[in-house]
Amino acid sequence: MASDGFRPLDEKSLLDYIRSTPSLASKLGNQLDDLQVKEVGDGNLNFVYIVIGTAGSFVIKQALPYIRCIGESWPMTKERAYFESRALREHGRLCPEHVPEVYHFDRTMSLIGMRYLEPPHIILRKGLIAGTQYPLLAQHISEYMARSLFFTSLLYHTTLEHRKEVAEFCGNVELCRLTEQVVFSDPYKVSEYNRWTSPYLDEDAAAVREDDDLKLEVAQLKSSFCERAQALVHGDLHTGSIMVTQDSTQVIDPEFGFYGPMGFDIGAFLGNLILAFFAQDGHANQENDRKDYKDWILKTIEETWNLFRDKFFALWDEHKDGPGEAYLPAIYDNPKLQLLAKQKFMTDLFHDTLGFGAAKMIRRILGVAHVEDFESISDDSRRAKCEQQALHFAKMVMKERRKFKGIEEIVSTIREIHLKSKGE
Ligand code: ADP
Ligand code: SR1
Ligand code: MG
Repeated sequence: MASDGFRPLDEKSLLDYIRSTPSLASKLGNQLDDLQVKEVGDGNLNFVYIVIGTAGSFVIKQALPYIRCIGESWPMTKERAYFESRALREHGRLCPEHVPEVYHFDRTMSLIGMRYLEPPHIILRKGLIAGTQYPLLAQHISEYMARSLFFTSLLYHTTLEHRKEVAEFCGNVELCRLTEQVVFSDPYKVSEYNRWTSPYLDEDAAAVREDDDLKLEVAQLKSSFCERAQALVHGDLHTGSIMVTQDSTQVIDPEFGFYGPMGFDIGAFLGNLILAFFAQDGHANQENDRKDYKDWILKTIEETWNLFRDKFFALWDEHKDGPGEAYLPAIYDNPKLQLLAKQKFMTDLFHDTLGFGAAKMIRRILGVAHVEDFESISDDSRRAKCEQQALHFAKMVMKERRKFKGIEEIVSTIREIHLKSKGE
């Protein structure tokens, strides 16, 4: 045991931990004799155990003081578990239907006990690779994003409450610095951690390092990420942080949670759907050309943004006389001005979303942490063709994002780039 009382657990020692922790034991109906424990962590950072008994189940997630996918050579604070538990509880309070309940948190052990999202729940990214449609995904994720972002912003908070919350989450500085490095810096310079599908993308990676316009844009996005405490964002809302079935959508893993720009979450989700779209040709085969599936992804992108906008505006209308201090009714005192304020807010958020979404796409092709959507395409040259289309789209959108007026234009641009690359 370390001097701070921390012990890394394994499948065996976790059993003793459960036996001595009443809040966990009671979740198993105190039937502790025949427990099945399995480590299933396939994420980049932590260890995750599924615990199943005869009278209950849960998941245990423990943070060790380094980044799991790199190893002990990249130390990382285990306090990330504290911020994950805080964000899970806060977002769970605001949107209980789409966030697993936290049963237990142990700060000394950097350990969270939460609801086990039982099969058929799977990680959305895996469903997208398999070509499975989720008809309620856009409805559910837009609800989660609208509620978690609206209620933690100044549209609902007083400035007093907001500053208190911002101060608390400023403590998650190490995780924010990791994002600053691997999303906003490394892909634009030579870094020991960067990798890409070589030699096919060698010139593309060099072109990004020499693209002054792109560098000016990513600097603005990085400033906004570091400076803009707009709402309590999830901070890592890619398709690997969402578990789904045909009728359930659950957001897990908010250990990067902090007060940041709303567009960082929306962009992460939409950018990862766009990566999934461009990866589809790498998964197509004679039985399934994935054409219908690509259309479904594009429809989901469009619906997610439009539903998010409508739900966010509905919350704004509902709480216009609430505690929020961003637009005081005494100043924004006529319908014309209120409409203009809303339109300006949403246009800015749309452009932020596009910029952050593009940055998230670029880092997954040229940076340290890649996505299974592309990595599972075993043929290098086939994978490279998919990645090149995604990279071309992301670079263009990051530079031109202010010209786009609506999500429909984004979807048509994705289609154009895709058709062009196929010579159609
Ligand atoms: P990391 O922080 O390392 O990225 P994640 O929170 O993404 O870890 O979890 C890693 C994996 O563990 C997920 O991909 C999922 O398969 C599984 N997992 C995590 N939380 C749950 C849960 N509440 N229920 C079921 N499986 C879970
Ligand atoms: C070393 S970077 C690891 C990445 O995995 C997490 O899911 C975050 O996206 C982080 O950037
Ligand atoms: Mg994860």
